[in-house]
Amino acid sequence: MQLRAIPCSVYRGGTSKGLYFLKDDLPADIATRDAVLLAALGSPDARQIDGMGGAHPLTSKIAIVSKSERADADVDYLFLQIVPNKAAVTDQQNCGNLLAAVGPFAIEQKLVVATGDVTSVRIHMLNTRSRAVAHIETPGGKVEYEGEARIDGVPGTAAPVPTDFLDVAGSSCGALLPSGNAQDIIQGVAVSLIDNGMPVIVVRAADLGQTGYETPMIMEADTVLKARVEAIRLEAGALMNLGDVTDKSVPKITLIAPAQNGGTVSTRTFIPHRVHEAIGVFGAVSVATACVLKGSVANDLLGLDAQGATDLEIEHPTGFFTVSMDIEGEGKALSIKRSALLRTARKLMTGEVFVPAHVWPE
Ligand code: NQM
Repeated sequence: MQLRAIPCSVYRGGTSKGLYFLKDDLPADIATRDAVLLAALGSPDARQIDGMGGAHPLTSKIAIVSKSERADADVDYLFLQIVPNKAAVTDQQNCGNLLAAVGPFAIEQKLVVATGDVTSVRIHMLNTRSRAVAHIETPGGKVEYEGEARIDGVPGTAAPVPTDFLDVAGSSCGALLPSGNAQDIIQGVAVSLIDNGMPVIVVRAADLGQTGYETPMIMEADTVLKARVEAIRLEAGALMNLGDVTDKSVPKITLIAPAQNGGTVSTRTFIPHRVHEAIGVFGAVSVATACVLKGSVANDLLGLDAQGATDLEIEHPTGFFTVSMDIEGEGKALSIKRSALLRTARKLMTGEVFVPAHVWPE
């Protein structure tokens, strides 16, 4: 078999891992591009044994980066989720974890020039047409990966990548509250449908017969729960302006319960068929937003009364996720002026990935 080499890097971004490409190194034709990416990761195959994928949605991810033509951004970032066991590539969701390595990748690939000890990279996120600013440590003009920042779900410590989000509310569904309500009833269950960077259905775990503290493995093995979650998700998709979501990776569904370890709330998140070992970045921002939204199922459970600058500690199966927000207004008039959080990233490999030449003939 003849193989074709494509320049590529592998990074851990937050609690996910993926292949990073410069846009110009991939086919311009979308169908050919997707065929190349499936071949690079080894999908469709649950084990992704013939490719670089890690046999889990969190390690079957792609970031495509290019110089931005916008005045308010340095680079454009397109995220693609590759489904391990299906020939499916979707741009329907964003990924705030892979986002953490976009700044380092852009600097290493010379799309952005490092300036001083910290370089702020303005990123236009194409999936949601919204912007983030990531602050990358660059002493002596080089990306620093080592540091003392620790995030739950990743062993050890690394250089911090604090990131601000500018305009993510309603970026996938058209509105922060896509149904227009703080609470809806779907399949007899009270839910809050919210999009502050990720479309998420928030539901009280107890309303689905769960404690909310089960391990991801136990929840994934519970076929009755999974069927119920999926039935709610399919109905919510239409209410969230996402159409038929049967084959889409959004909306996610987060089961909440009172915090167990001193945080704000405890979470278990279906993404949407596997249960996250932690929680996604925009997923956490959206759940945090539900927590402070008067009238939501989360606010009813927690009774929070938050205004102004607030840190919310979202508990997940492997620890905490801290979301900082600047909150104004209440209920349907709720406005999140700013949200920010901390991630870390690490360069793992730079080189070439090989795909069968017939997938992308020269
Ligand atoms: O919500 C998982 C992840 C994600 C996405 C998912 C993410 C986000 O942990 O911004 O980061 O929900 O599919 O990488």
